[in-house]
Amino acid sequence: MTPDLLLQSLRTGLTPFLGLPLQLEPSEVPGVVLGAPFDGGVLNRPGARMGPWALRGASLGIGRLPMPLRLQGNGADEIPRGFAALDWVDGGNIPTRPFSIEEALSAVQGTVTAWVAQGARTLMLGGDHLMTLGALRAHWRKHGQLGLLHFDAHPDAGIGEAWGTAHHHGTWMRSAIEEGLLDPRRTVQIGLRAPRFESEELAFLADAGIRMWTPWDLRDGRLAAQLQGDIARVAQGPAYVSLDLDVLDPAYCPAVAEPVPGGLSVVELIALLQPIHRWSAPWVGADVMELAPTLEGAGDSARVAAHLALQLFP
Ligand SMILES: [Mn+2]
Repeated sequence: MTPDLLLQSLRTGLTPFLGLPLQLEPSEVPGVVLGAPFDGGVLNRPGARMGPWALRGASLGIGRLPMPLRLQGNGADEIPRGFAALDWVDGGNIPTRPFSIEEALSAVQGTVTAWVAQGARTLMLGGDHLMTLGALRAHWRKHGQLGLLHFDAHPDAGIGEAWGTAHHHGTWMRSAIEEGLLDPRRTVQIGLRAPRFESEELAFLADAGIRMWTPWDLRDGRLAAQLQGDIARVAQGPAYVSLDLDVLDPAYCPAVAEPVPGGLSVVELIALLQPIHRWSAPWVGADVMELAPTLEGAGDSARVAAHLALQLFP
């Protein structure tokens, strides 16, 4: 019988993600959930360093099954098994101390490497999106070039120069491409629409061969087959799924550093995540990033984030 996670949390005072066993030392497990409590890469509106606490707290009231997509018709027998079927652990937070970007990136890379060495898949709870670079470096060392399914309002391929830094939360994609961590033919960005991006940023991504989709592209039925082809290609090798919560419209998830109007609805995003469940091999790493629970709408945003994390699992 599945334990009542809320009751268990009330009894212990602990809030591991989805009530999973807490296991701080890397060990041989199918997968681990890791918090990355860092927001030193945020340019504006900080708060993502508190994201892992809010996400874990929000995960306790929702069970371990993703919400069913169909109760009627032919889809009714496709109710997913979700986390209930998985033997994962919560590995706690990565010790990303708040004072150095480079140190935080190394901490993420080191901790993810240690778990990956034990054969674990990883789900990271952010934390600002720069931390994804540390996780990609770790998975690349184990698996080689990765396919990337990236949901975001922003392309994150900027240059940090104007801010006097090599890295901030809008630069990791460029670094990952330049470092050769990604297979560009298997890399797709979905939901891009931020008006601030520089034309140079888009040119860089296009030159690299990255597929990019705005919310309007997604709604164009004539492009549906192309979209499904792009998503399927991500998994023709080891794959990583990175979810920046600002891909959603601020109506659904306002507690992020840079909300951008015109985003996806929760239902649209969940639909876009379904092809993952048909991949022949599951993703090796995934993350849910940029939840900033110090900002307005934190509770609802955290709950949305927890449900989306569940949707990442078959
Ligand atoms: Mn991002």
